[in-house]
Amino acid sequence: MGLFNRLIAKVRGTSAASALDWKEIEVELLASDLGPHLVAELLEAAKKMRGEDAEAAIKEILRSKLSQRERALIAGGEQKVILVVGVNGTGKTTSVAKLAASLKSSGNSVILGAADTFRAAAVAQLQTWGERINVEVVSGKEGAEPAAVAFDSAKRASEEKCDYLIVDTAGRLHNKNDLMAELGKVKRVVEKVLPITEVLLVIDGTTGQNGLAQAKIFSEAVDVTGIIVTKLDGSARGGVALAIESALDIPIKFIGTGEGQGDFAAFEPDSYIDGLLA
Ligand SMILES: Nc1nc2c(ncn2[C@@H]2O[C@H](COP(=O)(O)OP(=O)(O)O)[C@@H](O)[C@H]2O)c(=O)[nH]1
Ligand SMILES: [Mg+2]
Repeated sequence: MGLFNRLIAKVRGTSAASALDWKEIEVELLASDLGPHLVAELLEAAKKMRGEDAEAAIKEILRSKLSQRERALIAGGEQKVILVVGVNGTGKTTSVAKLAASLKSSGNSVILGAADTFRAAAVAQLQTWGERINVEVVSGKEGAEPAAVAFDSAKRASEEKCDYLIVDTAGRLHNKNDLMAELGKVKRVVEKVLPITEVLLVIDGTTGQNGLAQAKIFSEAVDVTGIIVTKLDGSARGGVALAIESALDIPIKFIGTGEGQGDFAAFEPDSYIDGLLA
Protein backbone atom coordinates (compact mmCIF):
# COMPACT_ATOMS: atom_id res chain seq x y z
CA MET A 1 0.00 0.00 0.00
CA GLY A 2 1.25 3.46 -0.85
CA LEU A 3 2.59 5.54 1.95
CA PHE A 4 -0.08 8.17 1.64
CA ASN A 5 -3.15 6.05 0.92
CA ARG A 6 -4.46 6.27 4.45
CA LEU A 7 -3.79 9.97 4.65
CA ILE A 8 -5.60 10.52 1.36
CA ALA A 9 -8.49 8.28 2.45
CA LYS A 10 -8.72 10.20 5.70
CA VAL A 11 -8.96 13.54 3.91
CA ARG A 12 -11.46 12.20 1.40
CA GLY A 13 -13.50 10.44 4.03
CA THR A 14 -13.48 7.27 1.96
CA SER A 15 -12.69 3.67 3.01
CA ALA A 16 -12.19 2.24 6.46
CA ALA A 17 -8.94 4.19 6.81
CA SER A 18 -10.90 7.41 7.23
CA ALA A 19 -11.90 6.19 10.69
CA LEU A 20 -8.25 6.33 11.81
CA ASP A 21 -7.41 9.28 13.90
CA TRP A 22 -4.67 11.69 12.87
CA LYS A 23 -2.33 10.27 15.49
CA GLU A 24 -2.45 6.82 13.89
CA ILE A 25 -1.67 8.32 10.51
CA GLU A 26 1.18 10.30 12.00
CA VAL A 27 2.70 7.15 13.49
CA GLU A 28 2.52 5.43 10.13
CA LEU A 29 4.12 8.32 8.29
CA LEU A 30 6.87 8.60 10.87
CA ALA A 31 7.73 4.96 10.23
CA SER A 32 8.36 5.83 6.60
CA ASP A 33 11.59 7.77 7.24
CA LEU A 34 10.22 11.06 6.00
CA GLY A 35 11.33 12.64 9.25
CA PRO A 36 9.31 14.46 11.91
CA HIS A 37 9.41 17.93 10.32
CA LEU A 38 8.01 16.85 7.01
CA VAL A 39 5.40 14.62 8.62
CA ALA A 40 4.20 17.48 10.81
CA GLU A 41 3.99 19.79 7.82
CA LEU A 42 2.09 17.22 5.75
CA LEU A 43 -0.44 16.59 8.51
CA GLU A 44 -1.03 20.26 9.10
CA ALA A 45 -1.63 20.80 5.39
CA ALA A 46 -3.81 17.70 5.09
CA LYS A 47 -6.15 18.88 7.81
CA LYS A 48 -6.96 21.90 5.66
CA MET A 49 -7.34 19.98 2.39
CA ARG A 50 -10.61 19.28 0.68
CA GLY A 51 -11.30 15.67 -0.28
CA GLU A 52 -10.79 15.44 -4.01
CA ASP A 53 -7.66 17.55 -4.08
CA ALA A 54 -5.81 15.50 -1.48
CA GLU A 55 -3.58 13.46 -3.76
CA ALA A 56 -2.52 16.34 -5.98
CA ALA A 57 -1.96 18.58 -2.97
CA ILE A 58 0.23 15.99 -1.23
CA LYS A 59 2.25 15.44 -4.40
CA GLU A 60 2.75 19.16 -4.69
CA ILE A 61 4.07 19.42 -1.13
CA LEU A 62 6.44 16.48 -1.62
CA ARG A 63 7.68 17.84 -4.93
CA SER A 64 8.41 21.21 -3.34
CA LYS A 65 10.66 19.49 -0.78
CA LEU A 66 12.97 18.03 -3.39
CA SER A 67 16.08 19.88 -4.46
CA GLN A 68 15.97 22.12 -7.53
CA ARG A 69 19.67 21.53 -8.17
CA GLU A 70 21.08 19.86 -11.25
CA ARG A 71 21.09 16.07 -10.98
CA ALA A 72 23.44 15.28 -13.83
CA LEU A 73 27.11 14.69 -13.06
CA ILE A 74 29.06 17.95 -12.99
CA ALA A 75 30.49 18.53 -16.45
CA GLY A 76 33.95 19.68 -15.34
CA GLY A 77 36.92 19.78 -17.69
CA GLU A 78 38.31 17.07 -19.96
CA GLN A 79 39.05 14.73 -17.09
CA LYS A 80 36.51 14.27 -14.37
CA VAL A 81 37.40 12.99 -10.91
CA ILE A 82 34.70 11.60 -8.65
CA LEU A 83 35.35 10.83 -4.99
CA VAL A 84 32.87 8.35 -3.54
CA VAL A 85 32.37 8.58 0.23
CA GLY A 86 30.06 7.10 2.85
CA VAL A 87 29.80 4.78 5.82
CA ASN A 88 30.96 1.15 5.43
CA GLY A 89 28.35 -1.19 4.06
CA THR A 90 26.21 1.48 2.43
CA GLY A 91 27.19 0.29 -1.05
CA LYS A 92 30.12 2.52 -2.04
CA THR A 93 32.21 -0.08 -3.83
CA THR A 94 29.20 -1.53 -5.63
CA SER A 95 28.06 1.94 -6.65
CA VAL A 96 31.55 2.86 -7.90
CA ALA A 97 31.45 -0.20 -10.14
CA LYS A 98 27.90 0.42 -11.35
CA LEU A 99 28.66 4.06 -12.11
CA ALA A 100 31.84 3.04 -13.95
CA ALA A 101 29.91 0.49 -16.02
CA SER A 102 27.28 3.06 -16.86
CA LEU A 103 29.82 5.74 -17.87
CA LYS A 104 31.73 3.19 -19.91
CA SER A 105 28.64 2.04 -21.74
CA SER A 106 28.02 5.60 -22.82
CA GLY A 107 31.46 5.72 -24.40
CA ASN A 108 33.67 7.12 -21.63
CA SER A 109 37.03 5.75 -20.57
CA VAL A 110 37.16 5.12 -16.83
CA ILE A 111 39.82 4.26 -14.23
CA LEU A 112 39.04 3.27 -10.64
CA GLY A 113 41.09 3.98 -7.53
CA ALA A 114 40.82 1.44 -4.69
CA ALA A 115 41.54 3.79 -1.80
CA ASP A 116 39.75 1.74 0.86
CA THR A 117 42.98 0.11 1.95
CA PHE A 118 41.87 -0.75 5.47
CA ARG A 119 40.31 -4.01 4.45
CA ALA A 120 42.08 -6.26 1.97
CA ALA A 121 38.67 -7.59 0.94
CA ALA A 122 37.59 -4.12 -0.14
CA VAL A 123 40.42 -3.87 -2.66
CA ALA A 124 39.77 -7.39 -3.93
CA GLN A 125 36.08 -6.60 -4.28
CA LEU A 126 36.79 -3.60 -6.50
CA GLN A 127 39.34 -5.57 -8.53
CA THR A 128 36.76 -8.29 -9.15
CA TRP A 129 34.32 -5.65 -10.35
CA GLY A 130 37.04 -4.12 -12.53
CA GLU A 131 37.58 -7.45 -14.28
CA ARG A 132 33.86 -7.96 -14.69
CA ILE A 133 33.22 -4.58 -16.28
CA ASN A 134 36.62 -4.38 -17.96
CA VAL A 135 37.87 -1.24 -16.23
CA GLU A 136 41.39 -0.69 -14.86
CA VAL A 137 41.65 -0.56 -11.07
CA VAL A 138 44.61 1.16 -9.41
CA SER A 139 45.36 -0.35 -6.00
CA GLY A 140 48.24 -0.25 -3.54
CA LYS A 141 50.02 -2.82 -1.43
CA GLU A 142 48.13 -4.08 1.59
CA GLY A 143 48.08 -1.49 4.35
CA ALA A 144 49.04 1.31 1.97
CA GLU A 145 47.91 4.81 2.85
CA PRO A 146 44.53 5.59 1.25
CA ALA A 147 45.87 8.96 0.14
CA ALA A 148 48.86 7.31 -1.53
CA VAL A 149 46.62 5.01 -3.55
CA ALA A 150 44.35 7.88 -4.43
CA PHE A 151 47.39 9.84 -5.61
CA ASP A 152 48.63 6.91 -7.73
CA SER A 153 45.22 6.52 -9.31
CA ALA A 154 45.13 10.22 -10.18
CA LYS A 155 48.58 9.99 -11.77
CA ARG A 156 47.49 6.98 -13.77
CA ALA A 157 44.28 8.72 -14.86
CA SER A 158 46.28 11.77 -15.90
CA GLU A 159 48.75 9.67 -17.93
CA GLU A 160 45.98 7.73 -19.60
CA LYS A 161 43.91 10.89 -20.15
CA CYS A 162 40.81 8.90 -19.24
CA ASP A 163 37.48 10.71 -19.09
CA TYR A 164 36.65 9.67 -15.54
CA LEU A 165 38.57 8.65 -12.44
CA ILE A 166 36.35 7.29 -9.68
CA VAL A 167 37.97 6.88 -6.27
CA ASP A 168 36.47 4.44 -3.76
CA THR A 169 37.23 5.47 -0.16
CA ALA A 170 37.02 3.91 3.29
CA GLY A 171 33.95 4.58 5.37
CA ARG A 172 35.40 4.76 8.81
CA LEU A 173 33.30 7.10 10.86
CA HIS A 174 34.96 7.29 14.27
CA ASN A 175 34.32 10.97 14.58
CA LYS A 176 33.97 13.98 12.38
CA ASN A 177 37.54 15.16 12.89
CA ASP A 178 39.04 11.84 11.77
CA LEU A 179 36.76 11.79 8.80
CA MET A 180 37.62 15.33 7.79
CA ALA A 181 41.32 14.68 8.21
CA GLU A 182 41.23 11.51 6.14
CA LEU A 183 39.03 12.73 3.33
CA GLY A 184 40.82 16.08 3.34
CA LYS A 185 44.13 14.31 2.82
CA VAL A 186 42.78 12.18 -0.04
CA LYS A 187 41.36 15.30 -1.64
CA ARG A 188 44.58 17.30 -1.31
CA VAL A 189 46.82 14.67 -2.85
CA VAL A 190 44.46 13.92 -5.74
CA GLU A 191 44.19 17.62 -6.45
CA LYS A 192 47.96 17.87 -6.86
CA VAL A 193 47.30 15.95 -10.07
CA LEU A 194 43.70 16.59 -11.16
CA PRO A 195 40.88 18.72 -9.74
CA ILE A 196 38.09 16.78 -8.05
CA THR A 197 34.89 17.56 -9.91
CA GLU A 198 32.42 15.70 -7.77
CA VAL A 199 32.04 14.14 -4.32
CA LEU A 200 29.25 11.57 -4.23
CA LEU A 201 27.94 10.41 -0.86
CA VAL A 202 26.44 6.93 -0.69
CA ILE A 203 23.49 6.44 1.69
CA ASP A 204 21.80 3.12 2.38
CA GLY A 205 18.10 3.76 1.76
CA THR A 206 17.10 1.24 4.41
CA THR A 207 18.82 3.05 7.28
CA GLY A 208 16.12 5.65 7.74
CA GLN A 209 16.83 8.75 9.77
CA ASN A 210 20.32 7.44 10.45
CA GLY A 211 20.98 8.01 6.76
CA LEU A 212 20.04 11.64 7.22
CA ALA A 213 22.42 11.90 10.18
CA GLN A 214 25.25 10.45 8.04
CA ALA A 215 24.49 12.87 5.24
CA LYS A 216 24.78 15.77 7.70
CA ILE A 217 28.14 14.60 9.05
CA PHE A 218 29.68 13.94 5.65
CA SER A 219 28.42 17.17 4.16
CA GLU A 220 30.11 19.03 7.00
CA ALA A 221 33.36 17.14 6.44
CA VAL A 222 33.55 17.41 2.63
CA ASP A 223 31.79 19.38 -0.05
CA VAL A 224 29.29 16.72 -1.09
CA THR A 225 27.97 17.52 -4.58
CA GLY A 226 25.53 14.65 -4.94
CA ILE A 227 24.07 11.59 -3.27
CA ILE A 228 23.56 7.99 -4.30
CA VAL A 229 20.77 6.25 -2.37
CA THR A 230 21.24 2.48 -2.48
CA LYS A 231 19.11 -0.54 -1.64
CA LEU A 232 15.87 0.99 -2.82
CA ASP A 233 14.90 -2.50 -3.97
CA GLY A 234 13.23 -4.89 -1.59
CA SER A 235 11.18 -3.45 1.19
CA ALA A 236 12.96 -0.10 1.48
CA ARG A 237 10.47 2.70 1.74
CA GLY A 238 12.92 5.27 0.59
CA GLY A 239 11.32 8.19 2.39
CA VAL A 240 14.81 9.12 3.52
CA ALA A 241 15.53 10.52 0.05
CA LEU A 242 12.96 13.24 0.66
CA ALA A 243 14.19 13.84 4.20
CA ILE A 244 17.76 14.35 2.97
CA GLU A 245 16.91 16.64 0.09
CA SER A 246 14.57 18.79 2.15
CA ALA A 247 17.04 19.06 5.03
CA LEU A 248 20.31 19.52 3.14
CA ASP A 249 19.42 20.50 -0.42
CA ILE A 250 22.01 18.13 -1.84
CA PRO A 251 20.67 16.54 -5.02
CA ILE A 252 20.25 12.79 -5.19
CA LYS A 253 21.86 11.89 -8.49
CA PHE A 254 21.57 8.10 -8.65
CA ILE A 255 19.77 5.23 -7.01
CA GLY A 256 20.80 1.62 -6.49
CA THR A 257 18.10 -0.99 -6.78
CA GLY A 258 19.99 -4.27 -6.41
CA GLU A 259 23.39 -5.90 -6.31
CA GLY A 260 23.84 -6.28 -10.06
CA GLN A 261 25.69 -4.01 -12.44
CA GLY A 262 22.50 -2.81 -14.11
CA ASP A 263 20.63 -2.09 -10.87
CA PHE A 264 21.50 1.58 -11.03
CA ALA A 265 19.69 4.56 -12.45
CA ALA A 266 19.52 8.34 -12.47
CA PHE A 267 17.21 9.63 -9.76
CA GLU A 268 13.97 10.85 -11.27
CA PRO A 269 11.96 13.07 -8.91
CA ASP A 270 8.58 12.54 -10.57
CA SER A 271 8.73 8.78 -10.65
CA TYR A 272 10.13 8.76 -7.12
CA ILE A 273 7.13 10.71 -5.84
CA ASP A 274 4.73 8.60 -7.88
CA GLY A 275 6.41 5.58 -6.26
CA LEU A 276 5.79 6.97 -2.78
CA LEU A 277 2.12 7.43 -3.60
CA ALA A 278 1.64 4.29 -5.70
N1 LIG B 1 19.95 -5.01 -2.45
C1 LIG B 1 20.95 -4.16 -2.70
N2 LIG B 1 22.16 -4.43 -2.21
C2 LIG B 1 23.17 -3.57 -2.48
C3 LIG B 1 22.96 -2.38 -3.24
N3 LIG B 1 24.14 -1.72 -3.30
C4 LIG B 1 25.04 -2.48 -2.62
N4 LIG B 1 24.47 -3.58 -2.11
C5 LIG B 1 25.07 -4.65 -1.28
O1 LIG B 1 25.43 -4.10 -0.02
C6 LIG B 1 26.61 -4.74 0.48
C7 LIG B 1 27.66 -3.67 0.79
O2 LIG B 1 28.06 -3.06 -0.41
P1 LIG B 1 29.52 -2.49 -0.63
O3 LIG B 1 29.54 -1.89 -2.00
O4 LIG B 1 30.56 -3.47 -0.32
O5 LIG B 1 29.52 -1.32 0.47
P2 LIG B 1 30.74 -0.40 0.98
O6 LIG B 1 31.24 -1.00 2.25
O7 LIG B 1 30.10 0.94 1.23
O8 LIG B 1 31.76 -0.35 -0.11
C8 LIG B 1 27.04 -5.71 -0.60
O9 LIG B 1 26.57 -6.98 -0.27
C9 LIG B 1 26.35 -5.19 -1.86
O10 LIG B 1 26.13 -6.20 -2.81
C10 LIG B 1 21.62 -2.11 -3.73
O11 LIG B 1 21.32 -1.10 -4.39
N5 LIG B 1 20.66 -3.04 -3.43
MG1 LIG C 1 33.74 -0.74 -0.07
